[in-house]
Amino acid sequence: MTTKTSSTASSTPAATLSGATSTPPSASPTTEATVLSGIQPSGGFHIGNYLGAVRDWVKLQEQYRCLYCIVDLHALTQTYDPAGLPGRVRELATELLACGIDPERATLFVQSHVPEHSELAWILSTVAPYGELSRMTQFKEKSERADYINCGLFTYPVLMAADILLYKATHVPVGEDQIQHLELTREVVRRFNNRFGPTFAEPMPIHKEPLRIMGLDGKQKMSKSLGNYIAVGDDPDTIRKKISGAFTDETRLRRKDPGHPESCYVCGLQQYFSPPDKVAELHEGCRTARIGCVDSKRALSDAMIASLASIQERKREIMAKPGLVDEILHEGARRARAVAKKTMAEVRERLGLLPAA
Ligand code: AQP
Repeated sequence: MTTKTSSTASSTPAATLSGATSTPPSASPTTEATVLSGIQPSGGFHIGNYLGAVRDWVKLQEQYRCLYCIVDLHALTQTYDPAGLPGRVRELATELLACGIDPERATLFVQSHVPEHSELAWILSTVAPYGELSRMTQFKEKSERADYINCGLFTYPVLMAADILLYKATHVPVGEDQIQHLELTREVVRRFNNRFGPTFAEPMPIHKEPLRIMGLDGKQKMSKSLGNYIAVGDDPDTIRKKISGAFTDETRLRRKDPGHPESCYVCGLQQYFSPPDKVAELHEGCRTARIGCVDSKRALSDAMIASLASIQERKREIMAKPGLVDEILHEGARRARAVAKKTMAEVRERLGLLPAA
């Protein structure tokens, strides 16, 4: 199967986003080193997901054996529209490819296409400590805004542990919001090995600068489910409109007042889309009141539109090839499943379950 397209060429659009400050992993990978990471198809793939995760995935695939999973089973824990889910999965896959995920280097697949994720999650739930699960910050935050609190939301970190351990991943790139979940995975490994014999190694986090892109409301993290985001696929008019409504410096009441770029949402975001000298110039202009908040917003919109243009162009190219994305996802699932089946055979034996026919 030929999966290489211009959209997955080695020159990645990540290079167009200036100020990409994440440190590449310092661990020296061996041929065994395996990275697993996932993203939910729960709505617009936004600049927080890109800057906080996916731009690193593009770099990691150069150094590690990587598996990138569209975690549709995780997305079921939130209220969602089933009719729209297939479209969201395909669009997310298209955007990941457009960002530079290369299906010849990394295995890109959909979680529910590999049923062993659910099987291992159940088994791990018999090992995972209830007390620690109830302390998960993300569970507390998400359950506060959920219509009702389903068990899946509570056991979400156990499914995440299964995602990682099914492929015996050695390294997991974690955002600051996921560190606690990875710690739980390590605890599950210790308990499992202790009870059933050495089976899994504790996966290591790949540390990078903690990055939390805030939403347009300036109060909560940018999040698909909160709708406070700028999507990687937003068109120029939408980007301008969203940024025009974003928060700036609350203490700057009049145009001639000096601004405080260090505490301004719009000025802060600029660093990810413009080179350092341009950022310094804009911040100085704000501080001295040479430019106003409207000018800062226009500068940010221009820079963001220019930075996202190449990703959006690649997305259009991929979409012009009907069936390509499904083909890539099916091939990814086939490769992932071959590994998953091996792990499950070992796990079943450890647990004393009769081999399946
Ligand atoms: N605002 C953010 N800043 C930095 N990184 C972020 N990530 C998410 N939001 C930000 C990182 O993106 C990766 C994929 O996230 P996910 O889809 O698995 O779930 P999430 O962290 O819960 O992201 P959302 O957008 O908030 O999704 P919903 O609203 O569906 O829950 C992760 O590595 C995450 O750290």
